[in-house]
Order: sequence, then structure tokens, then C-alpha cells
Amino acid sequence: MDYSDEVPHSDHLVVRCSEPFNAEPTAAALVQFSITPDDLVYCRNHGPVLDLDESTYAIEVHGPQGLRSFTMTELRESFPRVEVVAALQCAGNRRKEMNEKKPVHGVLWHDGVIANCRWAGLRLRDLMQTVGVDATSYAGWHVCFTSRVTPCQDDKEYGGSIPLSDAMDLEGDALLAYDMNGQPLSPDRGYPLRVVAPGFLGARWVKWVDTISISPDESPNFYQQLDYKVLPEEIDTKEKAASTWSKVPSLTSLPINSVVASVSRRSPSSILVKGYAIGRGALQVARVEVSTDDGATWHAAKITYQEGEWSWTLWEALLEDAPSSGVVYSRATDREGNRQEREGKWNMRGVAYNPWGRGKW
Ligand SMILES: Nc1nc2c(c(=O)[nH]1)N[C@H]1C(S)=C(S)[C@@H](COP(=O)(O)O)O[C@H]1N2
Ligand SMILES: [Mo]
Repeated sequence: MDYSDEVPHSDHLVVRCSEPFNAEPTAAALVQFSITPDDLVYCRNHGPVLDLDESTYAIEVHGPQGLRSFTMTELRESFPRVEVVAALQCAGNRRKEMNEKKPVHGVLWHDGVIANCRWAGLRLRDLMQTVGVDATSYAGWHVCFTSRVTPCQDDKEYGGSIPLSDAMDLEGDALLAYDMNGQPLSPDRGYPLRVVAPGFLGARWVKWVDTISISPDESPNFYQQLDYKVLPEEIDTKEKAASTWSKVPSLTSLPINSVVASVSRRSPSSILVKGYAIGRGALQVARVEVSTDDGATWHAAKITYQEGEWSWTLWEALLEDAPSSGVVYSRATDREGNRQEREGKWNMRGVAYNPWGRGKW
């Protein structure tokens, strides 16, 4: 694959792999902003980052009445523009910590592969209705997204799918986005068009999306079928995995999580702990607590930012009588009372890891 034509990437990221370009900010840098600026958004790629031309870009939509094509101008002008604040998170967030328990396969992401942005574009639902899709006739079907222009490592193109019911619902917040934070998408974000599937793992947010179809089955793409699944704990080699992939459901949402992003001393006796948290799907975080005595007692952290159904949560806690050094844990609880556990489950691909957050000072 040819990586020589890539436009420069942000230099605020820690590069984990340069070809394909995979890089993340530190969590400490991330939590300084409620809405993540583009140059702090992680880059996750399975192939070259393309710099495409919006004026010649068109998407193909395969609907019940056949094939329809839409130019970017049609997508921008014939459909209402809607804005949604939603957190984008890679399923491999915190993989490095899981790898410390027992080695996993995958890019060793720390805790920075998450971003909370203001996306704007057309509703997937509006596009689907325009091509004659109604949710009741296609109950149980899927919407498949493909970027045929993107060569990638494990398949001839990048693709993924979400259930049609979610594409048509999700409060109408599933988008084909052309803007982020008030600007056209950057090449790193998938310019000129990407999927925004709030509450779903990042793998379904197909960048440079150019083909959309409905199907009774999930996307046949490698990244839907043979990756992004929580394999059973005993599957620890590629050989064992080979016969297991098809028996395990593909990931949709990621579990409730919280991370300690920074710990700083505020006075000789107090420390300020800051971090982020995120709920599963549309279940927002209701509470974040921190503990400096190994989970024996918990203190409520103050939630400093949360917006709508799909944002991340920023939090901080000022702790008095802190010794000169120590370990602080964080745990989040959602609106239905689901709480982050002390331990996360190991799986071969290192996805969906969510033990208590941990920081040291
Ligand atoms: N075309 C294409 N879309 C893609 C990917 C990719 O490699 N190619 N990676 C996916 C994954 S795994 C994630 S986590 C997000 C990352 O989006 P970002 O690079 O804008 O942060 O894009 C998704 N969409
Ligand atoms: Mo990802």
C-alpha cells in the first residue's frame, strides 16, 4: 500500500504506528477540552489516509428500488443539516493495560483513543427514507457502509454495518457527517464524508464512506466478521480464534468506562484528580467516584461536562489529606445503576477493556 501521498498529521499525538497512521493524544491533554479539537483526535487507520476531492465525490446507495447516486452538493443541500455531539471511541482503548495482564494482538493503545466532537451532516434516516427504506418492512436488517476508495490491510476495502433499526432511530442522531466542530472534516477524519454512529464503537464510523446498502446480514467485511469481537478468554491464539469468530457476536457498543487522566497537587495536603468517563450506548454516566484506599471508601467526583445522550463525561475530584504519594482509582455508574468493576476481562484482540481507572501521584 502506498503511504507517500498522505497529508501531514497532527503533531500533538503519540504515534503508535506510522504506516498505517495510528496515533493518540495523552488522556491529560484530552481532558483539557470538553469538545476535542481536531488535532487532539486520535487517528485509527487500516490503510492510507486519503486526501479526496469533494467536487468529484459521490456516494452510491443500494436501496429497495435499486441504485441511486448522490453528489456531495446533493447531500449537503437536499437534506436538513443536523448537529450531534457524540464521543467516538476505538474498541482498543486501554489495550496496553490489558496487554500487561497477558499479551494481546493489536496496536497497544493507551487511554487516548476517544474524542468528543460536534458532528454535522445529514441524518442517515432521511437518506434511507429517500431511497424507499422504511424500518418496519426491513425489521432485523442491517445498513452496510463501505469505503471502496480505501485500500486496507485485511480486506480489499474497509466496511462495517449497524442494525437498520438503529440507523433509523438513535433519536435520529446517526449521521453521514461532512463537518466536525464547525469545519469540513479533515482528511484524517474521513473528508469529505464519514459515518457517525453514536453509541457504537469507532470501527463502524466508516471514513471516506462511498457505498451504502441494506442487507438481511451484517457487513461481510473483515472488520465486521473477523475482528472487533470479544472472544472467549480461552481463545488465545490465532489458530484457536479461526473457528470461533463466526460464533461470537460482533461488537456494537462499548462498556461503561472511566479513566484517571491526571493527578496534580493543589496544596501540601490536597490533590486534584481529573478524568473522563463514558457510558454504554445511550446510557449516560450518572456518577463517578474515586478512591485512594484501594476501593474501601469512595468519594463523589464533580461532573464538569456532559451534553445530550452521546457525549463523554468529564469529571474532577479535589481530595484533602492526601499523603505524599499514592494510587487513586476511579469508577463510573450509569443512569441504570450499571457500575464499572475492578477487573476487566482479557480477550485476545484486546477490545472493550474497562477495569477501574487508575492514577498515581
Ligand atoms: N475507511 C476507514 N474507516 C474507518 C477506519 C479505517 O481504517 N478505514 N477505522 C475505523 C476505526 S477502527 C475507528 S476507531 C475510527 C477512527 O476514526 P478517527 O481516525 O477519525 O479517530 O474510524 C473507523 N473508520
Ligand atoms: Mo477502532
